[in-house]
Amino acid sequence: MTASLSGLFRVSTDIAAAIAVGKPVVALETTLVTHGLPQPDGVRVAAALEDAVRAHGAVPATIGILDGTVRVGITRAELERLASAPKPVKVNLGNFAAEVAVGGCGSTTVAATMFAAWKAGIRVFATGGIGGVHRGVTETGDVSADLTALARYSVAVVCAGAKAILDLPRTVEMLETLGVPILGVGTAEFPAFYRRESGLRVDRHCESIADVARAVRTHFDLGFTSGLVVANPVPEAEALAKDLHDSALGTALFEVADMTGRGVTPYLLDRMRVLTGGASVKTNEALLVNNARVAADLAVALASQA
Ligand code: PSU
Ligand code: MN
Repeated sequence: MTASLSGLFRVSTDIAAAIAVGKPVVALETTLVTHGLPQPDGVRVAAALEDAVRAHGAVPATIGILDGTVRVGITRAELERLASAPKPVKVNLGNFAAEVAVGGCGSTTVAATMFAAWKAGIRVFATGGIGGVHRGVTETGDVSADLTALARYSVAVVCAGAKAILDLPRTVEMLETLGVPILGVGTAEFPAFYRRESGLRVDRHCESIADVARAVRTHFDLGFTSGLVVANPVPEAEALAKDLHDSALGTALFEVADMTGRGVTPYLLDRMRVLTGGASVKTNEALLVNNARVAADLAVALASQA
């Protein structure tokens, strides 16, 4: 059922066939499934994202690592296996090869998914919110490898901005330093994940998906090797209410003050869930599905320009 890229990669046949003839394909990640959402919501949302991509005319490619093989396209049963592991491994760029080498299983972050998508020839990827510069960076030095991957791999990442748990001004500044364009989908403002507004600017306010597609196409045609951030704000009706958002975030950030490492982001997202009485999970799901739709529309627009 799968075609091989090399011994280490397996691309599902439907995805490989679509890539080969230039049909629209959208990559999806698995860390949000295993670490960003509680179960069984994670697995259910992953299926909803694949459905949203298909409904908008593109082929979904959910990416993860199974038994030491990088899988571009995993089945529902395999996804359930990943999510039900007692302690699923969160794979970014640093632990990627070692996890594959030992024949392990792991869910891929934005950084690791960008790498795998780029290797497979997929140019559009949908997630919830990218990682970035953490608050307290001057003490912890914690900067997500998602930014490193955005600087390295030529993939357009559709997201609702960067997670609000981060230092958003420093994250936007770092994207500028790295030369990663930020394209706003119908907005001039960099979105803040659970909410639409951050007070920060994007590089380009795009009025339509066709506008976004032209900018993405031109970025690649000019020979830039970096990725792009396609910043798509959560629909207003689904955003977290400001008071609830600000008070929950304040408490969660206070609790995490001494933490560092890969566990920080999942911990903060889970505390937001508890402190908002589950509302943050509803918002997270809504923005994810919204991003999957826009990513599919973008992949379709790019394929029709080719
Ligand atoms: N988007 C979501 N939920 C998530 C993530 C993104 O809606 O959980 C994940 C992505 O996989 C991203 C990771 O790469 O959070 C960031 O983790 P860190 O800050 O440790 O790099
Ligand atoms: Mn980190």
